[in-house]
Amino acid sequence: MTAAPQTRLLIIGPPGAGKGTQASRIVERFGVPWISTGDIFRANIKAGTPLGQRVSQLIEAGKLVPDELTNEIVEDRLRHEDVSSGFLLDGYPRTVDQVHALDRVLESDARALDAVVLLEVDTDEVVARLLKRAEIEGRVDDTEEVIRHRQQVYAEQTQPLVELFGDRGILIAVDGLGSVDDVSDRIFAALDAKLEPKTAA
Ligand code: B4P
Repeated sequence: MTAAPQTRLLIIGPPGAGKGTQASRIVERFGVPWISTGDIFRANIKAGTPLGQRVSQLIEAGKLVPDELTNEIVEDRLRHEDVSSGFLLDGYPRTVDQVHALDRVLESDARALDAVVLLEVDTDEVVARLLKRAEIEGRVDDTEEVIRHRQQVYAEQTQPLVELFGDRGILIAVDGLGSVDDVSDRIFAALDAKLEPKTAA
């Protein structure tokens, strides 16, 4: 039996598009580790680590954590043994500078992303979803003002990545509206079609 090929994936989309929700299903299906920069920051804030203390005010205000710091954390994570089978990056890269940093790390090991899933959901829907999550989870960055700011940051800093990954031929745009199951079905169908030549090899 030949070893399963590596599957290196990224999921992007505006805050509230359902990245975390779908990421949990994608990692289960592909059996790869889930690397969410948002989760790494929140865990550090909760544990009161120096990193958590450094980023908590930025996250609370809906601002991005500086590229240099975020890049360092992901670079370190991508050197762990468990990513040898591949990985799913969730919420990273979020800026053009972060894309270049990720490229450098992957190229140094002759690796590259196989597919980028873009979850498309309009602003009114994502704001409504996050306000609903605020009622349930009480996340500090889910107030209406901060949610709107995060959407603006996405439009300015992360939206340009859509064209960049599109030009590389690895972008898969998926409609993020509908039930969680419907969205997962769309993602799996699109990923299977994209990765088929690789898994068949
Ligand atoms: P993230 O944790 O990535 O937060 P997010 O963009 O809000 O996405 P999240 O995964 O939580 O929400 P989802 O869309 O799944 O980042 C948080 C902060 O960390 C950033 O603002 C930034 O400050 C910092 N940060 C993270 N990465 C960084 C980086 N690379 N560089 C710099 N700073 C960084 O889900 C939203 C809601 O929708 C959920 O309640 C869910 O239940 C619901 N939902 C999902 N699918 C649905 C569906 N189909 N229908 C209805 N509701 C649905």
